[in-house]
Amino acid sequence: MLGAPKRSSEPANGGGSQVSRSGRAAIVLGLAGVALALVIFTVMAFLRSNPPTVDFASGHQAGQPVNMTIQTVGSIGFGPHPTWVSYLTKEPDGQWSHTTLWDLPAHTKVNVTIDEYDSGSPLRNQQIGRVTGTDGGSVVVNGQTKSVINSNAGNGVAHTFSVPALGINVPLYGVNGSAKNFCNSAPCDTSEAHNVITFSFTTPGVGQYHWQCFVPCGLGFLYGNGGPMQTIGYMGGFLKVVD
Ligand SMILES: [Cu+2]
Repeated sequence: MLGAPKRSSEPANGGGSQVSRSGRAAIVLGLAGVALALVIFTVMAFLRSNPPTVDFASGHQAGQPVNMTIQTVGSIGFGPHPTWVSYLTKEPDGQWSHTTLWDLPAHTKVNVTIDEYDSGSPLRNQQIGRVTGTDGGSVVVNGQTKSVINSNAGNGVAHTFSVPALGINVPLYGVNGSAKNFCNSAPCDTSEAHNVITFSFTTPGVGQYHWQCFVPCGLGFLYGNGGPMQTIGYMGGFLKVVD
């Protein structure tokens, strides 16, 4: 039997059990502690891993550029918010990951390719149509070099890739929302309607640099600025610049 034999001087505990009251309390407290620890561990693991960080820094050769490919989609199509607009990141192994967090080496040129699959609209603030902070102050859109995207022409602007602390703003020209091959869920495939936007910038020193979209694309939220606009992994993330 569990516990020490009952001493004759100990009052009966009424349940017929051989385990003393303090022993039972210790077992209950111990089990509660284990349960609490499991809950805390699970919550912390979720917070740490979701969304994941794509590592472009490990094994990086000094002096070499980093090549990064990301995509923008009109609706992610899975997860807790399947209708939300989102960015995705291509892992070095070619898999698409639903994240906007990247480890990048410091003082390194980053060649960015954005496959843009969402429809656009005229900008409320035309200033956001100007390219800033990239090499040459320009981007290449489907092979054409541009320093301004006029959102009142063609398909308008869908999203921006902007890093305020680095002065980077890249407006992303939209696709035709009624295209027959419009992408409805991520990850989108290059056989679907998209624009290819390329540009380069150089990472600064070590630090965490917030990036986000400045087009109020959070459909259904106050002024379009809630939901995906406020959620890491959708329309904003971090450049985690490391040594
Ligand atoms: Cu956006």
